[in-house]
Amino acid sequence: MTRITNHMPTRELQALDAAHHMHPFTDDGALARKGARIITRGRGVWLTDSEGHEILDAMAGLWCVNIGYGRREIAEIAARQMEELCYYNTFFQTSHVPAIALATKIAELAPGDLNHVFYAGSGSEANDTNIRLVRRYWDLKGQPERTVIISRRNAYHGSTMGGASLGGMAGMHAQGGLPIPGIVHIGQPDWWSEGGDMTPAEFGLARARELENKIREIGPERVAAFIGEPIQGAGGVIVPPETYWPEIQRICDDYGILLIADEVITGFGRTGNWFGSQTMGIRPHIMTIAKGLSSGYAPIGGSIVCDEVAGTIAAAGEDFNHGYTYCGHPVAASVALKNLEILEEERIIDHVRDVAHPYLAEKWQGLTAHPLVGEAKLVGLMGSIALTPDKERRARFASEPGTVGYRCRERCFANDLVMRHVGDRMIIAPPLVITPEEIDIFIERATKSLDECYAGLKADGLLRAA
Ligand code: PXG
Repeated sequence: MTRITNHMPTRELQALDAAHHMHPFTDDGALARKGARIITRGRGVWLTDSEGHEILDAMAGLWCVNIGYGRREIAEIAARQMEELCYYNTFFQTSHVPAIALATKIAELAPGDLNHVFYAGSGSEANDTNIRLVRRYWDLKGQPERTVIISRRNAYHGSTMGGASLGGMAGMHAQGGLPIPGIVHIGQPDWWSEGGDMTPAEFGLARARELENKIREIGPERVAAFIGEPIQGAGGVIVPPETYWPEIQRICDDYGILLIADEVITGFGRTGNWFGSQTMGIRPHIMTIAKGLSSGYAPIGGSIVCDEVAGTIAAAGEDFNHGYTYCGHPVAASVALKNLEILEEERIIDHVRDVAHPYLAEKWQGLTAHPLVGEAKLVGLMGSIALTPDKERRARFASEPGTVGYRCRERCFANDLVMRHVGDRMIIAPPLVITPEEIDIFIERATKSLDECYAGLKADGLLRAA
């Protein structure tokens, strides 16, 4: 068998990658011609690639490495757990210590009566579980016709059939006949792109009231739940106007529908609290968790479920016919528990709130002085800037949406910075342990990349507004 190591030349690794590895959300043909960037090592907020570049990862991997890369304690706990009990299932009336300990810890951290954890291997799986959970709940309550789940356009809830259907990504729905029946979408609270002449406050209310209109249109007796990310992540770090979530909460309360907060990105410190629901002031019945739960050191996700829903399912007198082989996987659960201990003991969320956020917020806002940058948003350590050819009008570029964002991301990559683009918005979610010195380096690289992007757009005549 060929032994593939970090010491192989990059070109050979790229050739094998192109020959055998299908990448997620990727044009594999185009990537094969270009060659993937091969990441070989991570420490703190820093990545190293196979060419020896030191890259500042302002995306924490894929929004997940909250405690930073390379923590030895996590490696040690994983090794110990693998020796002790590498796997056992939690079906058939069995349990094990890591699954119990982690569920207990999550229940302690989660607000209100969110006291019960159904494990999954990822955020997508957890959202599939949520579809089953809420429909099962209403069935047991004697309201089996309550099956419809309302979500939002440009939401991201995963890539399984259920997750992608809950999500509102047009590009995903265009491939493979999605969404599945019983899932409908309303508008997103993206004031910058869609707010027109309304104030943010007016627009937030208007978009929230689309939920009420949709419930009335469908018939309240048919609606099971509303799902939303407290702050949309993959959609472009869309921070809703302050009026939005209180009105959504009112509507869910008034019509008695379940509220699911998808905390896959916003959970575990990202917004400066344990959960984004606390930052946005909402009281969900179910939370979806993954990513920051283990800081990406092991794949694990789940649903945190309130007493009423979990209690109803427990009182059914028969099995809930749902589960995954790796529900509460002992190695992943041990890793997640250690990750939560590190977040707590090292007061990393305090660091976000008191140090990293305030330090970055000022500099991030300062980027709006750049000719390309319209609004800048930052909640905790998730942020976005809107690129625009005309700030006053909040105009789009004349080019195909995403053209400018892609060019900016390419400049960032060339400057050893991972900052992503969604359309023509640039987004960040660095590891929560980022220091002020690292924030300085980040802003320096981001500014250089924006300058180079601007110069390139000018040279290519792409600064025109639509
Ligand atoms: N919900 C939310 C809010 C997410 O952000 C998922 C569910 C699905 O989790 P899993 O673990 O199944 O991937 C996510 C995942 C991007 C990007 O381009 C974001 C995610 C996944 C892949 C790409 O920003 N978020």
